[in-house]
Amino acid sequence: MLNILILGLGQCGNRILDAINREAFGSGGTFAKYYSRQKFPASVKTIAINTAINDLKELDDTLAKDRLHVPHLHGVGANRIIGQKVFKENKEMIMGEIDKRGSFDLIFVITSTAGGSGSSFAPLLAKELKQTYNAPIISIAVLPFREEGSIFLQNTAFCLRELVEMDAGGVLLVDNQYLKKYAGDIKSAYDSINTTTARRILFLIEALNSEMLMVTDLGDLKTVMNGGIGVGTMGFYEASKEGTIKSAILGSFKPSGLLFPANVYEDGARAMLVIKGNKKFLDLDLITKTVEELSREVGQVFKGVLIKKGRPKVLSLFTLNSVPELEKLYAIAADAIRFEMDKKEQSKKRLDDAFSHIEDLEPIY
Ligand SMILES: Nc1nc2c(ncn2[C@@H]2O[C@H](COP(=O)(O)OP(=O)(O)OP(=O)(O)O)[C@@H](O)[C@H]2O)c(=O)[nH]1
Ligand SMILES: [Mg+2]
Repeated sequence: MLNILILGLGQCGNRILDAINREAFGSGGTFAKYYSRQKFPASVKTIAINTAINDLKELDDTLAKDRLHVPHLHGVGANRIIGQKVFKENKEMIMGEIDKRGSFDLIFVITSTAGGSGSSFAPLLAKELKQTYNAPIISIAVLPFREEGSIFLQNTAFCLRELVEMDAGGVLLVDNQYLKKYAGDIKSAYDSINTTTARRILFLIEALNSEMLMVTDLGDLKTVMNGGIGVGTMGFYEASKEGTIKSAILGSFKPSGLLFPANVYEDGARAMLVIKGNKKFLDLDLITKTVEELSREVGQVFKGVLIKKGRPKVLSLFTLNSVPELEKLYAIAADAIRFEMDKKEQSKKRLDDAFSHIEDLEPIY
């Protein structure tokens, strides 16, 4: 049995973690948490960490013992410098709480890159976890809507760089901007992004912890996450009644199935495919052939086949050699930083000009 730790940091990370806990309570309805136990597909421990107590109180399906408040006002107001300071001051307490949960084979750290608390805690926490546990630490990093403002863009640029440079186990991207087209208002966009992300993480965990017909495992996952620049994403597809297993596999790379826009054929470095479903739908020869075809484009593709009820579902996870969408984001972030700097300088100059009117004067009473 694999021992897995999932940490959700800041409001966004907390909410995705809450969606993971909700899925683990199953379909028992709103009150399931009061009478049933969570069913995870492995030994899973979850902790929601936040500076804002209100964000933690808002969670529905995360047990009280799995909510960790790191006191600092009502959050750090998107300020990563303050966030880093608060983390350092509370490092021992946070690591102590994690230590109480045992030891781990795999750790997920989920955060928005854009806010203050999660985005500043995540790289520092990944560093601590890397030193303490002999386990890959996969960051699930949620990118902001691009129109959310210049501070969120700046935070994203610096947070992502730190996560990648930490080299703790790779970064999987989830892009709010890219995914919002699949939902109406912002609340339903958040809900659907959170649930989708939660289900994919649980799907991956289930595969890693199961007996498989064709086997892929934690070692393969580490190899995939080490590929390319160590940044990637996840795709998913559920086969239709008529579709072949080949179309389901290819469907998992289609833009509509991805959590972040990427052209896997051009930019894919390594991939892992997990195929789950009723045996009668799983043509192993066709699966092998399809994966071989894909391997010609993407360097290395690992595959796992899991026999379960229902029509085939395919999870694809891959790392990338280049990420054009991120390059664009960094260009926008740099513009935003320069614009802020210029504006600040100008305002300061105008204020200095105003002060200069009274330069040689003293107040008279
Ligand atoms: N997908 C998704 N994104 C969210 C959710 N809540 C907030 N975000 C995004 O997260 C970013 C803001 O980060 P938060 O997680 O709220 O910030 P925080 O880590 O709590 O930091 P502070 O509040 O500044 O202390 C924005 O880009 C939001 O769009 C959510 O439930 N789901
Ligand atoms: Mg917050």
